Amino acid sequence: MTNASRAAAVAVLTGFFSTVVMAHDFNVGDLTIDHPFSYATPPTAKAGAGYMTITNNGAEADRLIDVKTDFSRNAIHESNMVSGIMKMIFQAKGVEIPAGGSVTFEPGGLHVMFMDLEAPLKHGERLPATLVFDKAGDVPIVFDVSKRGADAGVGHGAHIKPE
Ligand SMILES: [Cu+2]
Repeated sequence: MTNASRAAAVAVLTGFFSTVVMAHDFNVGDLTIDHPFSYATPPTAKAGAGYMTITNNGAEADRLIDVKTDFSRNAIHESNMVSGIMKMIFQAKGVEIPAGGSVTFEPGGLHVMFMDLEAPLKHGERLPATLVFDKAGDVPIVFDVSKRGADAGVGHGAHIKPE
């Protein structure tokens, strides 16, 4: 391989990786926040939800206590099936991220509830947010808005009265 073609190959690879790795994970201190995402909402919806995985590689537990956004009022909820009905339980004390452990926010479980949306969430939008941790403090992240998938049924269609 000539130097020129080697340089070209490296350039192509670098381009490839910078696209793929553009990444959707966020690090601060011992915390990693992987793939924050949300689903597009119907035009009249006033609520949406945010999901992600938070990993704590440190020796001490931390706690997610708040999530701030410009486009909504927020709360941390956990969905739970109670007598066949999906209910949302407000997590008043936030969510502990154990030392050396991880917590996944996912449809049907823990989620960040986006309430009083100013506008529907659209596929392809990137929503800036700040996670507030007890110890790590403010961590800026971005939720990517995906298309609603086959699991739409466990989203927020039946969401009643968030606290
Ligand atoms: Cu909720």
